[in-house]
Amino acid sequence: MYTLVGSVKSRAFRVLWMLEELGVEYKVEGVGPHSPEILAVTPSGKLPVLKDDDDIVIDSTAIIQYLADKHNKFTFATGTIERAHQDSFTCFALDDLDGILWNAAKHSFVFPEELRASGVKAAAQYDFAKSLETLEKRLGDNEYIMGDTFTVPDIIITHCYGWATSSKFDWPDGKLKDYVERVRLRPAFVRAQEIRSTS
Ligand SMILES: N[C@@H](CCC(=O)N[C@@H](CS)C(=O)NCC(=O)O)C(=O)O
Repeated sequence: MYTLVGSVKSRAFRVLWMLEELGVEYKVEGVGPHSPEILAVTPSGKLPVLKDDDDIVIDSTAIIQYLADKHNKFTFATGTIERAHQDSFTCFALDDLDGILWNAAKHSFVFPEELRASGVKAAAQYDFAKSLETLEKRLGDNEYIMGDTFTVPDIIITHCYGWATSSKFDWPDGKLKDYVERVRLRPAFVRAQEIRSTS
């Protein structure tokens, strides 16, 4: 039995979505960062954590890749060239989308006020726009980022799209917007969103 620890309004949403894609049994402990429940399973106090019976996995991307590998779904196999390309997209999504959004968030509301630097958000929006140009070129005319197959990086990229728009980062119309809107039509995403909206 899987237990997702962490409010699904955080990056835990990525794990919720993957669990819905897999159609496996799970429960959610919707706790906040640095709560006693999360500190009991990770020293950083950060969300999310997955409990797989007595084992614990930390970090949303590590968790969804673990689930994909374990169930042999939504991933290419390790040691294949396709997996190398897939991992390249995952790294891109983390460095060039998630990392930029997270840095902007830190300087908007996470850090103590005296440590927040003005101008960081504008620089982040500039950097993010460059990332999207690259991503659009890499996506090409593909249905999913890896072609016909829905994989782990589609979850991270599409989650970052929602995060970006709610943080007032531009995501221009065109192929890349059509792609994320298409991915968001997946029934598992719609179910996960319903769960999030009632949490
Ligand atoms: N790379 C980690 C990031 C974890 C993370 O920063 N989670 C946020 C919530 S989305 C958090 O718990 N923040 C609290 C903090 O930074 O102390 C992941 O993807 O799980």
